[in-house]
Amino acid sequence: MSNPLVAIIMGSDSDLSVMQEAAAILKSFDIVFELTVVSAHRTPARLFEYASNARERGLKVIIAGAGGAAHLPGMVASLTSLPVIGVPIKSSNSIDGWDSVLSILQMPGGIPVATVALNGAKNAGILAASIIGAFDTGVGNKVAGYKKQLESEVLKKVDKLKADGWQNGFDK
Ligand code: RP5
Repeated sequence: MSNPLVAIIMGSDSDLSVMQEAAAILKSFDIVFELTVVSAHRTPARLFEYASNARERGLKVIIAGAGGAAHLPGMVASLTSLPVIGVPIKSSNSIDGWDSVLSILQMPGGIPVATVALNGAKNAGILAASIIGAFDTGVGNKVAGYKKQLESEVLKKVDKLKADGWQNGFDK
């Protein structure tokens, strides 16, 4: 097994049901990743160590998910030159998810976090694959193929709608 290129980290094991979607899509692209819990508030020393060493360990992209007062993605971004993708999570301690969205989105100048939608771990995985695919033709082709597949699924529905009419809904 080769070294992981992408890290998927999350503030709590309670984030796993959302963050699993990033893992699944990376797996479908055959991108080697690691997945673990790093809590900005409960394990600050681990956060510092993990983010500071990520680049020299060979990682290329970090996906960081957190809910509530979501400081993990921003703090990781402050400690590494790797691209960081933030996933806001609607967690048990979220008011309505906006707390997490805004904590991850509203970073100060100089320390960007690429923020995806609330619970948007799948898109975070696709974005990580796109970043790697910009330099790795094999991965780039897989991402292109994935998008082509999305296109053909929609076009099939267009044909079906045309053939069957709108009255019957969209039963597959
Ligand atoms: C955040 O607090 C975590 O990322 C999680 O979304 C939320 C709740 O954590 P637990 O109390 O469930 O461990 O830091």
